[in-house]
Amino acid sequence: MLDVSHAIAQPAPASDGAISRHDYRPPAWTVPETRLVFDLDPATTRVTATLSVARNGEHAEPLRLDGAGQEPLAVRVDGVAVNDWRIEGEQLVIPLSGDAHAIETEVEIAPERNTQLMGLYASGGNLCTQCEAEGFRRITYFPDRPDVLSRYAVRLVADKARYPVLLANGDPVDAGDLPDGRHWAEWNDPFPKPSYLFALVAGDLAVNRGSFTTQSGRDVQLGIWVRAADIDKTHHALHALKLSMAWDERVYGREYDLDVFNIVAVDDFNFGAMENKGLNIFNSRYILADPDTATDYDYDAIAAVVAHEYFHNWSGNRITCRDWFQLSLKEGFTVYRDQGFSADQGSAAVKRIEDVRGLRAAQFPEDAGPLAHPVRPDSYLEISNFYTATIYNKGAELIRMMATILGPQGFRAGTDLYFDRFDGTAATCEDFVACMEEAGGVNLGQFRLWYSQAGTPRVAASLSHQAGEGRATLRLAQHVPGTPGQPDKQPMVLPLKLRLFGGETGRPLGPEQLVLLDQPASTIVFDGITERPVLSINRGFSTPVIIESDRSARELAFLSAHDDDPFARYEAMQQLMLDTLVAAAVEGRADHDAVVTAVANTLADADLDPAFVAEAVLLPSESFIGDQLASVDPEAIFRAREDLRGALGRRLSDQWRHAYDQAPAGPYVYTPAAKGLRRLRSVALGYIAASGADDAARLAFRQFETADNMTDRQGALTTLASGQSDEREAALDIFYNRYAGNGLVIDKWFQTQALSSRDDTGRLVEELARHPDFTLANPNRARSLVGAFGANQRAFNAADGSGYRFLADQLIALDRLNPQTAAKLLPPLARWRRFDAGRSGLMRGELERIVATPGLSKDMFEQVSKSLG
Ligand code: 0A1
Ligand code: ZN
Repeated sequence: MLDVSHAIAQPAPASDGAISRHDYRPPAWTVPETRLVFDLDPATTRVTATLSVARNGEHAEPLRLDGAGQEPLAVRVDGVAVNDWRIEGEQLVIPLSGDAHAIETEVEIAPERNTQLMGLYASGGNLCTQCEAEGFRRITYFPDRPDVLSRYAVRLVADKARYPVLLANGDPVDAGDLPDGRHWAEWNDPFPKPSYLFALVAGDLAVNRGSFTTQSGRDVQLGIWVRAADIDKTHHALHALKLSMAWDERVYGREYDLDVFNIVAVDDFNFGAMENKGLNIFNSRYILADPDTATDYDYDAIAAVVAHEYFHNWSGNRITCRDWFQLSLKEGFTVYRDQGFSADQGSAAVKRIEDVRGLRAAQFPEDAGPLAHPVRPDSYLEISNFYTATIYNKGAELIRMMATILGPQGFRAGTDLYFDRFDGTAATCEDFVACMEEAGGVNLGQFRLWYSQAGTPRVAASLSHQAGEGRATLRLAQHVPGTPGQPDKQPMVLPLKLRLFGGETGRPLGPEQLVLLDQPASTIVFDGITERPVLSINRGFSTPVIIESDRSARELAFLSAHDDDPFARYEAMQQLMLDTLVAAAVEGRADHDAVVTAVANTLADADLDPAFVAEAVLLPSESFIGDQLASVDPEAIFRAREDLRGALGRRLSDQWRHAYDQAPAGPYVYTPAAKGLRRLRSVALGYIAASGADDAARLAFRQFETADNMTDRQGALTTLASGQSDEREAALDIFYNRYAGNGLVIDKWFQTQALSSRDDTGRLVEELARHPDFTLANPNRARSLVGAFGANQRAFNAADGSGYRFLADQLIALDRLNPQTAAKLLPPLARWRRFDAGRSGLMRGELERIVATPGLSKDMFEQVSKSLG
């Protein structure tokens, strides 16, 4: 007899359509084998799917296959056409009597009409797929959930002239020609995988081939596939891939497992890249690079994304997620892994600074606003909205904290155990933490709150010195602010690295300590402290919190010059700058002396790496300053920051000129040393321009014209774009004409203008939206103008609301084409509560206009309604 009492095949949506983590049930049917035949054509592609299905446990549930937008043209069970199936919502429901069957379905889909870029779609004349998170159901009927792992055999059939290259997951099996100009290829993936990792590509592509011999001596054929004209821009990505493969063997003991590893670059892509098994598909901006078209930043990002997707082969593919609430299991861990890889390629200190800056720019505001959610969320309407900085970057910080608590050997033992125990399965965040506990011999009970509590903890730190007793006392108190649905929080475990320095001698007063703050408040006593101590805290950014310390400007300046932890040194300077800027923006009190002296000392320190100096002397962004204020005043912040930039520019004019003159010798090379010098030069150029020097525009224009690389060219263009000079127009025209037709570089042209600090940026952006090269159909282009403008705090928040109206208009238009990309661009409007009554009313009005738009997507509805809520 079948027991029908427990089975619910899918997490049941609540009445508002939300999916809840607690409703997880194992799948009612598994799919051990899947055979797919694609008869490819941009207008009509026929997909025939044969699923071997097996009843999972005792129950009487029918088979439920997810679909989206298509209809079944045929349904066969064990080779016999049936008609007792039904459609419920978008699911195909098939009653089955036995415990194992072969289910065959046929559908037709239209890739060329797919503007959402989810499922099978056309890009640049080629056909490609994107299935994470729920795109596979737009290709064929399937239990489209990550815990259904299946072995795939795929046959692709297409016109040979139009699509000479046919790729899919796994290893190639066979290929051949057909009459009528068509051809076919078969691919087999021996590793069971969830449907979100399925991929195919059919196109006219050239390949840059390489090979890698794994630690056990297997040869892997590598291929980077792009349009023929771009083939010379693939060497950096191929090199990064080989470095990544070697790094994962050395650092995590992880070896690649198929005979081939292919990467395809496409121009139209909603995210950065996708880790499909053996066939990664990339946004072309994370593959294509040569010195003339890509900046150092692009080179770094390409290596990081290539590594990220490659590392997913183990953290994501061999071990995947049980359900989408566990997304950070693969994403947080993989970001942590790619951060480690990048740190090993150059300056680990600079990499940490960049990562923390990114976390503060994207994740802290998310955690402080209406879209805050835990690293392991509890519910969602649309999973695409949860590919967030919280899941990715805060998730990586959680892994980093566990690595800190366990130490390098314990952490490696923990990851070994995890890979070993869960290989070939769909796991949970809890499984990962339990492995860390077991291998590290630690109790992470309270630490688990990091997965369930949203919000950025705040730590108040106050150090006092009892000189008479030779003692110092550090009082620490933590507070986790309320977030939507979580008004009350429990105290977290905060691993704080700290050290004391002698305020007179600059000597360290004892070694660095790791304090686990797990109480609401705690006091730490240091004995033998005869000299006035200065506190260095949260060194290396050991825990992702906001430190509120009462350190004076003098102490911060001291640390910025003497701390032995480069991150803490950077941080002291940032705090000093921030204190100065906040005082100026709020009270109009502009005392620049302490910052000018500290920056002068940093510039004068010949022992410092120029790459570090460049980061240390940069002022906090306008939005980060805004995040410190009770109410954001964009104009006052802009003024305060420009004043300080001007003062630094003028008072340290000789130092900036000196730094500017230290150009790397010879033609462009992408090395950490040359990169650091270029970075410092571009920061110096920015300060020279901020000083109001007469020759600034000339200097920038000369750099623009003589540069042999995009880093220097774009650095100069960025400086010019914020000014009023004649050189500005000339440079923008030259740049545009030189790169006309090169989409990735024209994106830079749009973005540079959208980020300009000129007073008329809002109007210019509206004009640019009417430029013939502007289109919402390409996500990179949409982000380069609309996304960049939303990040330009002052221009976007123009008091008349024109920026808000512009963004809302663009989002409404984009939502019709591509809801996923549209919803990602909403967050600037979600900050409405952070502004004065005038602005917040205008922003709210735009949010209400968006939510009232007929036919709004689920993606946009979720983001807007949460923002208003
Ligand atoms: N897993 C990918 C990110 C990704 C997510 C969703 C996508 O759908 C449009 C695409 C890519 C990664 O972490 O790189
Ligand atoms: Zn990822």
